[in-house]
Amino acid sequence: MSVDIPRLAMLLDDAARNATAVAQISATETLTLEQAYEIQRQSIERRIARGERRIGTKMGFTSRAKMEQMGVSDLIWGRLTHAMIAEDGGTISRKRFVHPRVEPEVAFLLRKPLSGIVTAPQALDAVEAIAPALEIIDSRYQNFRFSLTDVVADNSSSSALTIGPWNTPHQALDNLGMVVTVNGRPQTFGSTAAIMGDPLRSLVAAARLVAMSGEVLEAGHIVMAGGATAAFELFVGMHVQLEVERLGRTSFTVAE
Ligand code: OOG
Ligand code: MG
Repeated sequence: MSVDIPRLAMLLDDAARNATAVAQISATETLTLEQAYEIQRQSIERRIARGERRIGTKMGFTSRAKMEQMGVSDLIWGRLTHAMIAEDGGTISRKRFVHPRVEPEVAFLLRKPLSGIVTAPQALDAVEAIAPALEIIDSRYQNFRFSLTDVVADNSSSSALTIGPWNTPHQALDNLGMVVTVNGRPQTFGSTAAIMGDPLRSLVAAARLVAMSGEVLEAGHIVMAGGATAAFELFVGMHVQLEVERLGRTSFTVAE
């Protein structure tokens, strides 16, 4: 039986828009990875048609902690739109999500395009700035459970993010301490080293992976490097803050 890609793109887009969970696609259909990325592309096209703008790319499963938490061990990527950016220090409504979780990341801002096989120095040369970032992930699948192709089709669970101050990348980025606090109490600790040994490697991988879908990481776009620690569940009333050594802080509060 052939896979109805537009129907599955609509299913996942509607699930995200209405914050309602759906059954895993893999329960009833067998997707290739290529078909999963095509569903993702078409679901984001639906957002673009509604006026959202593409602003970058996110990487997933770039740390062992994330792979172990979700039982998926391949690098994945997703598409970011402007509507996913939440105000740094602002309030985010719980109603937007099915079962949101948050994880500490760093974000790159590119000053040059990148695509295909690039070296780490070339990737660094394309970086305008780096910032602490919190990613809110929200799987559109019931119980936050999925296969590799399921999560790829679901835009790699991407949902919202906050970004802190942009820093010029003059310093080594490969071992910066990360502390997440919830309502002032330490929740998780990590290091940028957890992200492929150096988050710059995640950018190198992003350039390679998007090229496989004929895409480019554009100048002016953001690339989220991936969670450095396991994600944790969000509840109304939580004030979540990430501090990355030498880069600064970003935070948000979850409201009704
Ligand atoms: C998939 C997204 C993974 C990351 O940073 O590793 C991801 C998920 O865990 O739901 O965003
Ligand atoms: Mg992430």
